[in-house]
Amino acid sequence: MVRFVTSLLALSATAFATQTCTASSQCPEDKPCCSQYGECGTGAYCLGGCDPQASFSLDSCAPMPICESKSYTWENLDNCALNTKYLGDASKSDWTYSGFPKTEDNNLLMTMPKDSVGTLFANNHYIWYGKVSGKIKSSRGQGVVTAFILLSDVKDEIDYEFVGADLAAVQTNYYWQGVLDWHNGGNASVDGGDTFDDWHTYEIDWTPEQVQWIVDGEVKRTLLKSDTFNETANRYQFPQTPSRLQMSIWPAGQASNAKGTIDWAGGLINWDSQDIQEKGYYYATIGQVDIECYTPPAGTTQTGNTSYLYTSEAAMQANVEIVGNSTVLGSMGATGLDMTLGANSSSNATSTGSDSVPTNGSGAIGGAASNSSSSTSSGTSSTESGSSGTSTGFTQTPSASKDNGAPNQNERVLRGSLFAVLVAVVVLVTL
Ligand SMILES: *[C@@H]1O[C@H](CO)[C@@H](O)[C@H](O)[C@H]1NC(C)=O
Ligand SMILES: *[C@@H]1O[C@H](CO)[C@@H](O)[C@H](O)[C@H]1NC(C)=O
Ligand SMILES: *[C@@H]1O[C@H](CO)[C@@H](O)[C@H](O)[C@H]1NC(C)=O
Ligand SMILES: *[C@@H]1O[C@H](CO)[C@@H](O)[C@H](O)[C@H]1NC(C)=O
Ligand SMILES: *[C@@H]1O[C@H](CO)[C@@H](O)[C@H](O)[C@H]1NC(C)=O
Ligand SMILES: *[C@@H]1O[C@H](CO)[C@@H](O)[C@H](O)[C@H]1NC(C)=O
Ligand SMILES: *[C@@H]1O[C@H](CO)[C@@H](O)[C@H](O)[C@H]1NC(C)=O
Ligand SMILES: CC(=O)N[C@H]1CO[C@H](CO)[C@@H](O)[C@@H]1O
Repeated sequence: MVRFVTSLLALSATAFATQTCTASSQCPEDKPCCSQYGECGTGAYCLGGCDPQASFSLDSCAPMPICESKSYTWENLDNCALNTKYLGDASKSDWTYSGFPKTEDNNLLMTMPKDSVGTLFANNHYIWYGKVSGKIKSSRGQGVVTAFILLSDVKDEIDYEFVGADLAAVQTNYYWQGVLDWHNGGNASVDGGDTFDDWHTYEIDWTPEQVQWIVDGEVKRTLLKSDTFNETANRYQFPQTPSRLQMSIWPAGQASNAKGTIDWAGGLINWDSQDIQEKGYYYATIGQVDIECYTPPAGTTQTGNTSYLYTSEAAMQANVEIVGNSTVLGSMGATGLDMTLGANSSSNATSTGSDSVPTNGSGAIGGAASNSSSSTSSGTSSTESGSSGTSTGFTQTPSASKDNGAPNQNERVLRGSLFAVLVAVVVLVTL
């Protein structure tokens, strides 16, 4: 994951004058939110993934929806919102996604059509310690990676990563505040030796004291918080902040990526593989997902029941409190500094610019760059083209919005899609 961001950042920073952000170079007040991908904006930039350390101020990001114990299956995508539509109401949409999802036999297929950058699902309810379990068949093929991870807004991370070149094992990893430490990785063998053909259950059991990676009920790895103490800094470098479950398929073996990433992924992607020829896409299959929330750490300040907030940019466990603040933005122009901005306008999704839906390289880019009609499959599956480009942008004629000169939703999505196409073209050119 960290690998992915790095390569994408380099790409978008050179191709466009987007404003990037880091903890030492925070966003300006008019685009106060630093997205998961390190760019400044409003609206969706202020929701899941918004980095409080790199944003204009600690309260620029919207409060984070509190944990909810729940089981998910996939009869349809009714509880899933496109990343261009979601405004923070997790009670209406459990998931936000981009890319090319489908449902089949009550399973979720996350697909990656030829030359796309795949599909990303993020659960909108943050988890602050809990047990997450997923019944998964990974993707296959060198250069193709399926991820099942917990990721916090300050880049605490607990990972399962399936590298398509090695179906006999799943990689485990963790990060504290995105600090790269190549010693954190592990490799768990999977019984039967085929993560693509066979269902297996992958669990992350995360408490304030430890993380366990559990495959088919067998503990494969335990990380003790006590083993992560950094004496120099006098702190535990242990994942400890509210995190969202993210599931994705992505092209780690794309030629434009760093060599280390491509090597890690088992080599370059073959876009003429069996899966591409027979189905039209690479895919990972997600069966039931269960989320069980644990009680918050002892001593946590709790004044409400709806959301988590950071109280300090240190962003350690002791700097999180549970409050009653709303998590919902009034429009794509709103931010944590003015949550209800635009709530009265006829279309809440009207944005004030093209910086209101962050693109990751997943989904939005893949969605626009390739053609969702090419990702159909035979059989009884219900198809949902979830790409932001095809489902909301390109096919509709943008109509100018009269009142404030701001582009309306269609124009904004169109621009986002063009941006996506351009990035994809850059990717292709460098292949
Ligand atoms: C949370 O709600 C309180 C009380 O309504 C308000 O003063 C505060 O600004 C809110 N904080 C954020 C980050 O929205
Ligand atoms: C992981 O383990 C498998 C066997 O279980 C092995 O073939 C593979 O090379 C290992 N991968 C890494 C990255 O260590
Ligand atoms: C421990 O903290 C120090 C000081 O912040 C830092 O330089 C060092 O890289 C940290 N060690 C690890 C393993 O992260
Ligand atoms: C949490 O919600 C319940 C009802 O849903 C309420 O009774 C309780 O007082 C709330 N707790 C806090 C700290 O607000
Ligand atoms: C706009 O958002 C507000 C909440 O912020 C909601 O109450 C209202 O129904 C929404 N209006 C439309 C047209 O979606
Ligand atoms: C606009 O929203 C505010 C609260 O956000 C409300 O007090 C006001 O009545 C609304 N105005 C209209 C015209 O709906
Ligand atoms: C999109 O799909 C249609 C139908 O499969 C095909 O005719 C068209 O060439 C495709 N366009 C692109 C850009 O791939
Ligand atoms: C930063 C980030 O979340 N990157 C994600 C972008 O999308 C790919 C593919 O879905 C994910 O695997 C990355 O984790």
